[in-house]
Amino acid sequence: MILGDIMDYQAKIKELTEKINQANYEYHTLDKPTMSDYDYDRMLRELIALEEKYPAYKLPDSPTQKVGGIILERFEKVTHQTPMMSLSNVFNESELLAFDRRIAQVIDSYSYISELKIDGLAVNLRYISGKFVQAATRGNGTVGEDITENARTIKSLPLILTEKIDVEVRGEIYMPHKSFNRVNEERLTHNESLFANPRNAAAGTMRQLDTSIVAKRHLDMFCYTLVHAERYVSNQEEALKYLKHLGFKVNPYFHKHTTVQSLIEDIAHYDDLRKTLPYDTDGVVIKINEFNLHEKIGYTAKAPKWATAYKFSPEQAQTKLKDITFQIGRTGVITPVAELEPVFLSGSTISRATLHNEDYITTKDIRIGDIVNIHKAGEIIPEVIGPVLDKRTNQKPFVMIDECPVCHAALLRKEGESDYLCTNPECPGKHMNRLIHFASRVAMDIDTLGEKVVETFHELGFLNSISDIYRLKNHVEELVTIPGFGQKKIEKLVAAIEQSKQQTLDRLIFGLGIKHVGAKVAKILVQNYGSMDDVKAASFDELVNIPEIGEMIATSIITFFSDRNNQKLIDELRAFGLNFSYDKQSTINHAFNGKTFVLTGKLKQFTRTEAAEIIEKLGGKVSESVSNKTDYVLAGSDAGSKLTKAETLGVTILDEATFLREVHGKN
Ligand code: 0OX
Repeated sequence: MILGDIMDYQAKIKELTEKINQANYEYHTLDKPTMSDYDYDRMLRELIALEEKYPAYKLPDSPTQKVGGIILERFEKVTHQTPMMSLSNVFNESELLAFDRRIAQVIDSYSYISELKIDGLAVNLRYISGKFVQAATRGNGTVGEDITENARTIKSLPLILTEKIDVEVRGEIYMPHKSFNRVNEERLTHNESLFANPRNAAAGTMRQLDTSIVAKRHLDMFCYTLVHAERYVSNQEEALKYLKHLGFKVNPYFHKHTTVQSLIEDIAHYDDLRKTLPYDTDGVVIKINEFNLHEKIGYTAKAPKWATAYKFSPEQAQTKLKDITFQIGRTGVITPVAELEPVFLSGSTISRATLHNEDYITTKDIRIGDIVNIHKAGEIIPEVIGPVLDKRTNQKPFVMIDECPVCHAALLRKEGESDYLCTNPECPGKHMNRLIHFASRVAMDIDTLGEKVVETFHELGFLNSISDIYRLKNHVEELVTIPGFGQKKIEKLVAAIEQSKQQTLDRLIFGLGIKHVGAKVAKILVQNYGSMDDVKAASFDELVNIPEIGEMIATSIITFFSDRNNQKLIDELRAFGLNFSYDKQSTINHAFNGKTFVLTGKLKQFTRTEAAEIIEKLGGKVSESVSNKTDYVLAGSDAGSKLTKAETLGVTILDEATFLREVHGKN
């Protein structure tokens, strides 16, 4: 390589870093996209490749850091150099007026700044010479946790400021509604518990040790103050502008007021505005604008006296509960649903809301015909809060149904549980949902067998159980006559069904719809047992010995496989030729399983991404930096400092040939 070329690569890395960072800033901080996704992806890919080749030229503000890839052991404690105070609250106009009077007693002339109160998690960011060095949670205000690597993945967090200053900045990390909905949808498909609201989701995400997961959750942040802001500017309005100038994302809504009356009007305006925003807010923060007045007004032990939070009352609406209907899920659980007179709430019209279960309804004494209060739990899922008793006329108390809304079989409520279950193993309602789940993208992925097709075939008597899916090929002549289907479509469907027989065992087990067994647990089961028969034969004690499996999941698995109808289903699926053993390639016994790798240098036979995929498939992890937690370093040619560090620490170093032999288990 001639020197001139290397110089070119260095310059290219710098140019790409600057261009991508600028595009990131315009997109994520200013909300004004300037670059197409296509150009962005192309440049980012080029930069990743160049940085892999010439790691020494990777810049400290490289946008490639925003994709995560680091796996932490734990979160270290951080003692805040300046404690993070909390805020006092006011809940209505008179409390706000009292707050203002207390200020007026000590100060003659002042102005307020009103800001939206972002409902997320407070964070302190430290910069040295304009370089991002640490992010910490608030914790108890004095000691928080180091979340630097997780915060680094937030696209709007600047890694380098426009000025080389030592500074601490405070802000709120939050999860936008779009990300929240996506994360919960994903959790639903994996049978994982849902986050109650975006704030919990943001906090839960920040507690992740795997930064790649954090990067995928698309958190965002707004900054609102600098520690010792008075060293840079003289009031809050200027502080917000200065933060913007430094490169931080600042919420665009902040207003200056010279009278408490205009502040009160502004709060009403904010209460309307917040319903249109794509993130949660829970109030308005009111601050005395002039910094030179702060000391004079003073502090309590916990909070400044020159600021307060006006808390919005949670959004609610009143409407009539027209009826209570019941839905049956694929596990047979019956959920009561409120059928409401349509009402507008937090940006959408609501006509149905959850009532959770019998106990929820009876404890709150919710009755059909009542006027009820509803709200959006986490501002997303509508929920009935309770009846408006003043408006009750002569409604009768709620009585839970005692038979399945679909098949009319008896319902059973187990001791200590709140859910009712349909006792009919052949319940079509249960089956329909089970069938839809089995064929779905996240399970067996039979893409031509969607919800509508399942419903139609069920109505016409072709599909009553999962096994019937594999019998459809015997009915082609009849199926092609169904309006909207035809020869081509049915042939495609039958081919997709045949193809699904090769689907991996974990997807098959997930597809069976065993209560509490999501995609992740299904994978763990097949990794531990290797075949359907061994999973089926597993004992309770064996199951609970697997770290990720608790008593509830174990009981559910045992119950499922002890059921005669399920045993019949398994036998039928075996006879149809479905894949009952775990793909040997991804073997749990592989030497790389559970091991941590660092990749360095240039590889010949595959890219680093491909090598990482191989390692992950075999149960290993790839981390960015070499430490005493590293098990192997895969070193290509021109490996640099990572190789030296690995040698110093005595980490096993694999060249490409040895790596490949190990992959194939030939050592
Ligand atoms: C928020 C928020 C929180 C700093 C000094 C007084 C209170 N959640 O959006 N805190 C503050 O300010 C602190 N401002 C905010 N906008």
